[in-house]
Amino acid sequence: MLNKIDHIGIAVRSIDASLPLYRDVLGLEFLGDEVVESQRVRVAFFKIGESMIELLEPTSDDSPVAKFLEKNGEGIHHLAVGTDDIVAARARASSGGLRLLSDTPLDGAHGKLISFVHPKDTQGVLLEFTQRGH
Ligand code: CMX
Repeated sequence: MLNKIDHIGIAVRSIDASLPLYRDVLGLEFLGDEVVESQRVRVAFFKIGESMIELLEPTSDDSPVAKFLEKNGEGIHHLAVGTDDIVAARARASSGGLRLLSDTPLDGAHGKLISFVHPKDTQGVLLEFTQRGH
């Protein structure tokens, strides 16, 4: 049901300031950037093998990433695992006692469906389920 590490999310204050590190210094392929309205973030993706690194920059002060940056500074924000059935992944997590952070899957970057699990239920790791859109 969970079939790959889709991406690792890294909170940054500025994507423009961080882009040269990932693209030019580390030499990763830049896949583009977009604003994800549902999460109040701008994101940029870099390909690394079968997975990606996602940089997250808040677009408003009430973005979850703004709060994260204020508390922790820049750094790893979440782990996203791919699934071919996000409804089933949510149901399994929920029946295992994990708190889902939305009542339904939400629209994420790249037209994907996304859902988050509360980090306090997963040993301090904010876990994201992500499913390619149809
Ligand atoms: N990883 C690990 N722990 C985290 C965390 C994260 N990314 N974000 C918050 N926490 C911890 C906090 O440190 C805090 O712990 P303590 O109680 O020990 O201090 C606790 O969770 C509560 O955090 P908070 O700062 O008080 O914030 P809220 O309770 O208001 O919100 C959360 C926390 C996880 C519910 C909220 O950030 C959320 O809904 N996140 C999911 C959505 C999201 O992060 N979207 C951005 C990514 C979008 C994308 O990839 O497209």
